[in-house]
Amino acid sequence: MNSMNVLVLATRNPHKLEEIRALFPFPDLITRSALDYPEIPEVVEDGATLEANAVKKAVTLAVATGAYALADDTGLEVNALGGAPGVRSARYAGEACDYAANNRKLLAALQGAADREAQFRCVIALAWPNGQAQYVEGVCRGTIGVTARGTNGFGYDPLFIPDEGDRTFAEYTAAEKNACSHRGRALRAAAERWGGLWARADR
Ligand code: ITT
Repeated sequence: MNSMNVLVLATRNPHKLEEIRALFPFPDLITRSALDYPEIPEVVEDGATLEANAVKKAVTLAVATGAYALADDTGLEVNALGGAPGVRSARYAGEACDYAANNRKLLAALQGAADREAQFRCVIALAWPNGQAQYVEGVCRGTIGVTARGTNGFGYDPLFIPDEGDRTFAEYTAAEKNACSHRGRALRAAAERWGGLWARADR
């Protein structure tokens, strides 16, 4: 096996892994994930921006494994909250919180708000084994619902209604979400920008 056709997905989030694998189907490419390298410590996401965190996650895994690594850092940016929770979306309700606590806090913060506009912004970084990195982004605009609806997806999906539809992402199928989501858009840009690396890997 040539390490140049291995891509390590620098995440431990199983939902992200499923969405990324569905949209990165290069026949010559072998994908691994951070879960396959338990000896590599989890990256501390202390960057001030999504870009900084995505690059840090990708570079750490690429340098440690000697393979390409792809990382995703995503934030929910809510207009009425000045762009919060943004880069802090995973820990909005506290360091050891879960998705339900984050969603409860968001609903409380927006109680009675007329402006419920928000966007998901997803930054995907690719790192080379020598530590060099590039990134692309994908944005999905929508509104925050007044109650949680649906059981698919993860995170803030039960509250997020994309402008394209009248259901929450948690009421979308995986394929419907990928077709219009922030991650779907970022991954299509990533495949267009970097896909040639793996198309050429064995030649
Ligand atoms: P990794 O760092 O291991 O990739 P994570 O879950 O910590 O996984 P992030 O640092 O990108 O991911 O945190 C972003 C948070 O934003 C995440 O915990 C979810 O609550 C939320 N989120 C990200 N993508 C989402 C999506 O597609 N739909 C709903 N919520 C999402």
